[in-house]
Amino acid sequence: MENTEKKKVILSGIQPSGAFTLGNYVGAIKNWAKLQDDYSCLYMIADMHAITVRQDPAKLRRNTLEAYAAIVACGVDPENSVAFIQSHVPTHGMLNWLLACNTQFGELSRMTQFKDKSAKHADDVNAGLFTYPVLMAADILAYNADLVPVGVDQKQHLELTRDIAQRFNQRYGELFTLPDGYIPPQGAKIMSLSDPTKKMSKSDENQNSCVYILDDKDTIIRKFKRAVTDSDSCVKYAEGKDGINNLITIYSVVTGKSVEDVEREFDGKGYGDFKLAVGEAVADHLAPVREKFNDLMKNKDYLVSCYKRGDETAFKISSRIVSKAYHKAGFVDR
Ligand code: AQP
Repeated sequence: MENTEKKKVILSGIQPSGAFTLGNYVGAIKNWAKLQDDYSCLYMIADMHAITVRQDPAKLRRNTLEAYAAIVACGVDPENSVAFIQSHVPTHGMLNWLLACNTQFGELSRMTQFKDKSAKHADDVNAGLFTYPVLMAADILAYNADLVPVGVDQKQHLELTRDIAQRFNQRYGELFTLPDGYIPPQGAKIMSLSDPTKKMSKSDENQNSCVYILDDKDTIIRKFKRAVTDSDSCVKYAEGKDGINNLITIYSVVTGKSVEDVEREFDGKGYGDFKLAVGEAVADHLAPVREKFNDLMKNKDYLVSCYKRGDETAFKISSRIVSKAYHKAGFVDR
């Protein structure tokens, strides 16, 4: 019998603020491919979010296309999901303004990511950085997404999205779905290789702190060899061993082995052997992604046709909801 139950809608985005890291892959993109069968998925390259931090325009354009190719190389199927570029879909900006007028200054002032990012980019504390969570709310509510995969750092923003949606519904009448966070079954936070107390971030200036998903095998192995660990020599997951814990997590994710199995496998072996094994496993795991990415970048027309289709579908879905929101708020219908 055909399953007529409506699939839940998932929306997720990634900023083209640099080449994707192993952290982006494990924490986000790797799961995107898996979700496609069970959910109605919308995946967006969030270029509008990326410019809350200063970007070089030519680089941003290149990174955006590469980001799109990278998510496809990691298994996002543009035929099966709506994969689009945020700035190509004007409804996000349209809804953003309406929601901004229904969000309090005090609410935005409490966002810890704003505090962190404004401290990090003290020379450019722009209004976009401050209102970023409103645009994120617009991204989600424009599609009435049921679920949003979020890391711990985005939980506060999702709460705010729910508050804004609820306020709008109360003020103007029911329209928006209150989205829930989605914790992927196989999500892990990957830490920097040079400072394992910090998360691995694509905008980190230290190239050795990150493994990029498009790094070649030798580079990956070299980076893991240099990974900061501790003075112990036993491959065991334990408090205070941030570096080794991170490497165990990585090895476990790419091989599918449990932490206990990894510990058993390296019982009696030193960090040197373990680091080499992690490097090799990661490089082997990412090799097909790199190959597919290179093929896709040779066929830009195909990529353009994919994102154009995604942009159009995203616009169609979100236009219906945003038009209703405009009407409810009192704007005269076009
Ligand atoms: N180290 C990480 N471990 C696990 N998941 C991670 N993500 C990012 N870093 C890790 C997940 O990747 C997705 C995309 O994030 P984003 O591009 O929107 O912004 P971000 O979280 O700020 O990612 P970066 O790499 O740290 O970018 P920059 O340096 O530009 O700020 C999210 O789902 C995130 O959880």
